[in-house]
Amino acid sequence: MDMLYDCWLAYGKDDSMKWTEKYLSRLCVLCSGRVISSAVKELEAAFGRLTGNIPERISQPLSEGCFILRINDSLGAGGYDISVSDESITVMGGDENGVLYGVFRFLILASGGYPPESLSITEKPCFPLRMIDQWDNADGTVERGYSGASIFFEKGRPVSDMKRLTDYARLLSSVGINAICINNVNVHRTETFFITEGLLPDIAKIAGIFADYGIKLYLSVNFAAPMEIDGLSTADPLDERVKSRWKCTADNIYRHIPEFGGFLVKADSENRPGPHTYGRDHAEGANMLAAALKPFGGNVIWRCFVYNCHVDWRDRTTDRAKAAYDNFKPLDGKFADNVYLQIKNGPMDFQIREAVSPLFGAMPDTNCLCEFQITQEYTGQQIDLCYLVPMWKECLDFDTYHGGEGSLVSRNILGAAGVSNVGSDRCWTGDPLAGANLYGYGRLVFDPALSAEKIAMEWVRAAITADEETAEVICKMLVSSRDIYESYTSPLGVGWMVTPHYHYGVDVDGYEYSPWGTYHYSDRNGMGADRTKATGTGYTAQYAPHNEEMYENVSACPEELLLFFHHLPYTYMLSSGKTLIQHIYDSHFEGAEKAEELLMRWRSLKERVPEEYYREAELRFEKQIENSRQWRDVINTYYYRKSGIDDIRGRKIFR
Ligand code: GCW
Repeated sequence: MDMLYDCWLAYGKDDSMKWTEKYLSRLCVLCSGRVISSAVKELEAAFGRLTGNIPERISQPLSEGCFILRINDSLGAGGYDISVSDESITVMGGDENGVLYGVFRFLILASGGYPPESLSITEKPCFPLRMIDQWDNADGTVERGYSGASIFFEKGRPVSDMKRLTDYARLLSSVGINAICINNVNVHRTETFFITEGLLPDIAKIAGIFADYGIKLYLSVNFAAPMEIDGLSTADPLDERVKSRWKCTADNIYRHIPEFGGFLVKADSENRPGPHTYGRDHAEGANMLAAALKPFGGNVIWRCFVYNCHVDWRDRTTDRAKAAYDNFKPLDGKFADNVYLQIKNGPMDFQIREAVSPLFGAMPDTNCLCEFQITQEYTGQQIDLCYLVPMWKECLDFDTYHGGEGSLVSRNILGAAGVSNVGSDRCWTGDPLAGANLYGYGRLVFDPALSAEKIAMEWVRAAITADEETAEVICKMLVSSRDIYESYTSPLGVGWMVTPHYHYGVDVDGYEYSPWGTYHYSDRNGMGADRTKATGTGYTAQYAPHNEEMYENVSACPEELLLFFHHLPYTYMLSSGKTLIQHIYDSHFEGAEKAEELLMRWRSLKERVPEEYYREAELRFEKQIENSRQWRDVINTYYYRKSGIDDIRGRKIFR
């Protein structure tokens, strides 16, 4: 038993699921297919873990205890129903994936010590597309990866050992993921050739592993591939030679990988090639690729992370937050039906606090997906604890008001993509506690109505301990962690005070005079980005009227986003009765104290959590304390020096 490696599939880590042996000893499988075979393997593995034996296969349900698998179309794609009775446990799925999801659901909850009477459940996925994006490179590095090397590639090629990938496929399908893009959206030279004959057989092996678990494989492609691979002089999407190259490419890919999902494309973004070079728009670019994939049922997932990364900080008219909407909103209705736009949750870039992207709900005639970042690029890099489900949930629950009250983001999208936090580390996610984010992402996009607390609790009980009291403590730590991280990093939604490029640790002015469009505009009187229509960049006008007014009006603007929308004096009075500057001091002092409390709470669990877990996480909590102190002191000193205003509580601020 290796709990770090097993993550939340640690069947038999304690006695919790002993009661299931009676059922698991006889499997009655009334359906078939490659995904059903994986479901059966999982049940066999669980039984093997518990008893060391192999279950018996029976063809008729028996009354003395058996586990039945069957399909019932009425449950819908990916839906399932688990029913537990004295005689049997039946998992019915709407399709093969549904059966697999139901089996995993049962095993995860049972191993977390949830009692039999709570396990009769019917669920179905909210979105048809539930995707994971790897930012893995062929050389084995992972862009923004904090968990070791790539598990997909090494030395310029796909890996050949499929054990780790099979276990990854198990983890992902166990939370309902049904698509994965295995290479970085920044497609460099070697990866450009993934879609060619020399590498497709290896990619096909990986695709097969994931297909066994109901997960479709996608590839990120280089928009300039016809030039780089075929030596064409152009990648113009309207050029006949270009179109025909992509058609041949698609044809060839599907010969190798019949269940191929499609292409993920980062175009005209951060110096990547795209249709703009040829005076074409994103719809023309995306539709050309979509036409090549269409005969095979493939999709194009086109990213909306498009902005000018060469702005002059002196220019106060350009606002990076406006870019995605400005680029894509005019194209609503112009995309082919197998194109999905992938929109980052916020308009900037995965900060700990941002407004929700105004594109959600603004493109009613386009297929949209929401992109979340599971890997903690700006949110602690799997050193500082930061459970992200509450943040993602806020986004999915955000009312866009496009189409009237109740137009939640979750009703405006067809799915989500999450940038993976996984690598070659034993525990997969660098910090073993960051497993909660991977698990939580899958669960939340399966059912956005779930609470962040419930998801955290399920994960803790399955992955660490079924002991309720201990699980409760860890769960509380997780659920409070986002607020803690936020409180000692940049204040009130302003963002970007991180060390440039690396993005861990504080550097208040690191990006202030850079070309990236990420500024806080602090001066002796105040700080924040004025994005109002009245006096600022006019970004607020990208929202539906209800939200526009809320953000435009400083007294209606949610406090946590004040400096995202407004430039305010340090003496501005918050609803708490504190001035802005006092809020900054308080929140940074408190944040650093709470980071210390996290370590204390973790230490109090020393005897109650598996030793390896304990050690890995403890190390990180120690580093988090260092980090939070540095943030506290740098930010407080910086704003003291700017404003000259003392902390009314007279705490230590370095002058
Ligand atoms: O957040 C930024 C990252 C880049 C990333 C880019 C993107 C993959 O710093 O590393 O590139 O976003 O989302 O395309």
